[in-house]
Amino acid sequence: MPKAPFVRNPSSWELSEREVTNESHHRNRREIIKSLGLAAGTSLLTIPNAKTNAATAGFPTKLNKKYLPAKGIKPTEYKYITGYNNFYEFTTDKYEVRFRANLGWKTEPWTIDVGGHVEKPLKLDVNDLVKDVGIEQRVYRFRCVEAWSMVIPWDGFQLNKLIAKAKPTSKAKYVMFSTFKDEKTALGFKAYPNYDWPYTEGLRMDEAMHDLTFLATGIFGKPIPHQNGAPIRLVVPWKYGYKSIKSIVRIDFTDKQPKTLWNTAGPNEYGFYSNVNPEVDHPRWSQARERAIGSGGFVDRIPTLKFNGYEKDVAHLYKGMDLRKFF
Ligand SMILES: Nc1nc2c(c(=O)[nH]1)N[C@H]1C(S)=C(S)[C@@H](COP(=O)(O)O)O[C@H]1N2
Ligand SMILES: [Mo]
Repeated sequence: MPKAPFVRNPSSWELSEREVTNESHHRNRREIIKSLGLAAGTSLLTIPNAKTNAATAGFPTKLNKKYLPAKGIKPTEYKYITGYNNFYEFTTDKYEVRFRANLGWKTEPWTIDVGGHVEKPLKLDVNDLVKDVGIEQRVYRFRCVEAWSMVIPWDGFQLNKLIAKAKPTSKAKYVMFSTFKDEKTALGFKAYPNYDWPYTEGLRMDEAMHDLTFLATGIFGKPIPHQNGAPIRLVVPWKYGYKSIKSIVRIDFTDKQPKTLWNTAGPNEYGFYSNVNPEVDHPRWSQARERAIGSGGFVDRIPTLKFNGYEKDVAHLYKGMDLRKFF
């Protein structure tokens, strides 16, 4: 198999969980509490509506029980969800991201430009959007192509609510998403010039309209941290994690399948569809199992599920497609 020129380093999975639970996480947590103006020891699960900004506008939210993962599957601890991240705009080091993404990067105010095949292009302020559509909590399984996984309680809203506002025309067959590209804020653009920045991703229209497809503005009932894609990011739970693009600044409705950063970087390794599939290995490693990052440093190798456990909900979208060919 040809080696893709720019690939993430799978050896990072082998790092011990002890490194995840180091002192810096606790400092980070204290800093978060401080920055929210809360007393130390205050519960982080719900925060008062002190400020109205993109992050706090809809909190606290209510859990939508319709979309819970199977019984017995517990959310990953907050410190792992927010301390082990892929956000290549900042760095490819999963432990460094939370620091680099918090060195003065401003995510407020934040607008999303919506264009392409729509009745009328829109400029949406994330504060207004959240207030308008309302947010709820969804606990989703999350599976990275690198064979680690988490269970994440996201706060946000269905993407189809935004699509309804955008009023795409009949020419719209796909949705393309783009992340910011600001070389002053993030070092990754210059550090990794071979990637086709800005980070872009895409979905077919029916995938984008699916009720599971989510725009997240929070985690565990509080504002989504910078390192997880503040102030708004996509979450597509039946696809590999790289489809869930962070910190979205543009959404375009297109008639052709949009190019995506990972598919451009390694077309033999990262497909457009990228549905989680234990039967189709990555050219360089197996996708049959995954390291489930749980709580208390618990990391277990568990079998990977077809469509990441959402087969009943989404398999019909791919009827008649050869899922080995359209990986
Ligand atoms: N803009 C942007 N979005 C991104 C990425 C990225 O590097 N840049 N990494 C992707 C990958 S590979 C994964 S696994 C998830 C990680 O999300 P998390 O850090 O919140 O767990 O974000 C995805 N979205
Ligand atoms: Mo990933």
